Amino acid sequence: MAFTKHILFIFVFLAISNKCNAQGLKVGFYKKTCPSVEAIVRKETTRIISAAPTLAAPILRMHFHDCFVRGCDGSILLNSTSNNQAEKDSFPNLSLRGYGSIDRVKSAVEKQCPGVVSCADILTLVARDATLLLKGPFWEVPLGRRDGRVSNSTEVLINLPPPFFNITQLIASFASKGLNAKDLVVLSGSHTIGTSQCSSFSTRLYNFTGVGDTDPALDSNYIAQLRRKCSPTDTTKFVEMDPGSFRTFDQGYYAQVAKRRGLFTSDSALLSDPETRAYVRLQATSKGSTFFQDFANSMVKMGKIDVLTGNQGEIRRTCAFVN
Ligand code: HEM
Ligand SMILES: *[C@@H]1O[C@H](CO)[C@@H](O)[C@H](O)[C@H]1NC(C)=O
Ligand SMILES: *[C@@H]1O[C@H](CO)[C@@H](O)[C@H](O)[C@H]1NC(C)=O
Ligand SMILES: *[C@@H]1O[C@H](CO)[C@@H](O)[C@H](O)[C@H]1NC(C)=O
Ligand SMILES: *[C@@H]1O[C@H](CO)[C@@H](O)[C@H](O)[C@H]1NC(C)=O
Ligand SMILES: CC(=O)N[C@H]1CO[C@H](CO)[C@@H](O)[C@@H]1O
Repeated sequence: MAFTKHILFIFVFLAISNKCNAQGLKVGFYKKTCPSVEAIVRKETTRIISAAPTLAAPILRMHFHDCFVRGCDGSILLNSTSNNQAEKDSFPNLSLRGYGSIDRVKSAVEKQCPGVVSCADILTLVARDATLLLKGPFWEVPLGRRDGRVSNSTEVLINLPPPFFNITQLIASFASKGLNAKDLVVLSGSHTIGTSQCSSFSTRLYNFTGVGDTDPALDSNYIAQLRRKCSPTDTTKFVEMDPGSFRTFDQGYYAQVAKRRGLFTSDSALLSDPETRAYVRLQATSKGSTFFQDFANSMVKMGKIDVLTGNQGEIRRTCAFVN
C-alpha cells in the first residue's frame, strides 16, 4: 500500500512538473546558466542594426513567421536539406532577410555560454532589440524556448495569413494561434516599419477582381502614386509601408490605415470590423497613445505560441542545422 502511494506520488509530481515545463517561459530564465545573454544579444544587435537599419523590419517579421508556423521554435532558421524543403524556402519567405545576423548573434552567445541558449530565444530577443533600436517600445522577454527539429515549407502556406486576407479570415487565422482581434490590430502596427515588394499588393492597383479594376478600399490618390512606383509585373521594386517614417517604429501606420492608405488588403481590412476600426482611429489621432504598451503585451503573447520547453526539442548549436 505504502509502495503504491509512493509511486502515485512520483507520478503526480512528474505530471505537475511536466505541465509547468509546458508553460514554463520566464523572464530571467538564463540568470544562472547564461547571465550575460541579454547584454550580448543587445550589443550584437546594436552593431548589426546601426550598420544596416533596414534589417530591423525583416527580423521582426521573421519572429512572426517563426511563431505562426510550428510555434516559436526557431524552425524558420533551419536550412533546407537534400530531402527537405524548409520554411525559409517557401514562397512567403522570399523577401525575409537577416538570417546571417541571427547566426552571428548566436555565435557570440555560444562563445560565452556554449549549448545553453536556444535559437528560438535568440530570435525573440533580437526582434525585441531591433524594435527598440528603431525607437519602438521595450518589453521584458520571457525565455526558455527550445528549438524544434522540423521545418516544412508546406506548413508556411497553411499557417501564415497572406496579404489578401479579409477581416474574417485574419481574425480566424490569429484565433487559431490563440490571439484575438486586438492582438491582430496591434501586431499589424509592425507595418509601421519596413518595405514591401510591389507584388504583395499590385493586384489592388491593376486587377483587383480580375477585370482590370482597382481596389475601392484603397485611396484613389494613393493608387495613382503607387502605380507610378509599381508596374503591373514589377518584381524588383520595394515600397515603404509607412511612407516617410519606415525606419521609425511609431504610430504612423494607424494614420495611414485610417486614411485608407494601408498597403495590403489585410491592412485596409482593419477598418471593416468595429473593434479593430475603433483601435485604428484611436491610435491614428491619440497623443497619449497606448500603442507601445499594447504592442509589448501582444508581442509577449505571440512569443508564447506553441513553444517547446523543458526537455522538448533541443538547444541547437548552429541555427541553420539540427544538432
Ligand atoms: C496580419 C497579418 C499579416 C499579414 C497578412 C502580413 C503580410 C506582410 C507582407 C505581405 C509583407 C511584405 C513582404 C514583402 O513583400 O516584402 C509584410 C511585411 C512586414 N511585416 Fe507583415 N503581415 C502580417 C502581420 C505581421 C506581424 C504580426 C508582424 C510582426 C509582429 C509583421 C511584421 C512585418 C514587418 C516588420 C514587415 C516589413 C519587412 C521588411 O521590411 O522586409 N507583420 N507583411
Ligand atoms: C543556409 O542557407 C542560406 C541560404 O538560404 C545560406 O546563405 C547559408 O549560408 C546557409 N547556412 C549555412 C550555415 O550553411
Ligand atoms: C509537410 O507538411 C505537409 C502539410 O502538413 C505534409 O503533408 C507533408 O507530409 C510534410 N512533409 C514532410 C517532409 O514532413
Ligand atoms: C472573407 O472571405 C471569405 C472567403 O473568401 C468569405 O467567405 C467571407 O464572406 C469574406 N468576409 C468578408 C467580411 O468579406
Ligand atoms: C486580370 O486577372 C484575370 C483573372 O485572374 C486575368 O485573366 C487577366 O489576364 C488579368 N489581367 C491582367 C492585365 O493582368
Ligand atoms: C532568404 C531565403 O532563404 N530565401 C529563399 C525563399 O524561398 C525561395 C524559394 O521559393 C528561395 O529561392 C530563397 O532563397
